[in-house]
Amino acid sequence: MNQTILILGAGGQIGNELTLKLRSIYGSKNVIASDIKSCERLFNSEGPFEIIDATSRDAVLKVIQKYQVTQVYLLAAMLSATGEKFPQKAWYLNMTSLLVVLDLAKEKYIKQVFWPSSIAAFGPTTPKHNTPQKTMMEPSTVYGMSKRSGEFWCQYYHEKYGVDVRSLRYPGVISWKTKPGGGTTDYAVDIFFHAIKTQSYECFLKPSTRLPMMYMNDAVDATIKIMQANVKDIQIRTSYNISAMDFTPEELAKEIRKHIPKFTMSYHPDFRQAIADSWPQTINDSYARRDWNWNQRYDLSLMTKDIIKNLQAQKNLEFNAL
Ligand code: AKB
Repeated sequence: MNQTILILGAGGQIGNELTLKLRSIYGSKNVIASDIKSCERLFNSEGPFEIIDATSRDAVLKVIQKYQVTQVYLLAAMLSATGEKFPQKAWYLNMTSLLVVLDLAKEKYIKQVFWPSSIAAFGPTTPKHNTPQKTMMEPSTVYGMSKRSGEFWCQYYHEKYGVDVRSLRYPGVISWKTKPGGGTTDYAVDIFFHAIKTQSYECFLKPSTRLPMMYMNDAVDATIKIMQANVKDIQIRTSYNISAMDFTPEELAKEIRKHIPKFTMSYHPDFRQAIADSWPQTINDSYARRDWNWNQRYDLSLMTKDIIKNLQAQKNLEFNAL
């Protein structure tokens, strides 16, 4: 399958690892990394990099034409917590970039689009446990509103113009290579860095706040899998529920303590608690499993072991370099 891929927002948490994985599959020169600011060093200067404002149709089109891009992964976005501080900016960035890319697909400049939705598209009136694919969705954050509206735009462009746009409702994604920024689930990433460095962490959510989560390796695999799936298997054109694990801050701390026994956790909930409380706790992803064979590889214990092993190796490297 010959593809030339453009990643918008490649410098972000998911964009970074997705770019590296796509380059290993399609070849570095066929995957163009882009971001609003220079972050070429993240990719060891392998493969093309372009500075692009994803809200500018001209800037996106110029690069699509320069490289004859066939697929766009749109990962530029403002997340839930930052979105509440800058509601208008979040709406503008999240919606304008999506409509720019959908229009370019409608006009046949590109063949396929990936756009991430999120568990933030759900809201306080959604059933919290085993949240179904199709259910009540009344998000209470601007980020969630942009995701829910974006899902409808994706479905609309597919039904009206035949645009092949595919989407996943990501849970909190946990990584150790690149940190997220401005999300409500970010504690589950920060905690690992603090556990390695200072063996303590102050959490901004209450100990019992259960949220759906996924290890980055699985999130990247799911993203590529849905994009590679046969078009006839993609039955949902809003966005698919996907799930891998769910846990509370207290449970994550306990798991970390199996590897770092001295690790301590304190709690100081802030405005992000209300956001977390409005989201589901566990997700039913049976449509993704049925339609394109989604299956996760990591649970809480495997993920924790893998992250701590990698961060410890990184720390030893830094230490030896001194
Ligand atoms: C956030 O916390 O805002 C994101 C998300 C769940 O979409 N990680």
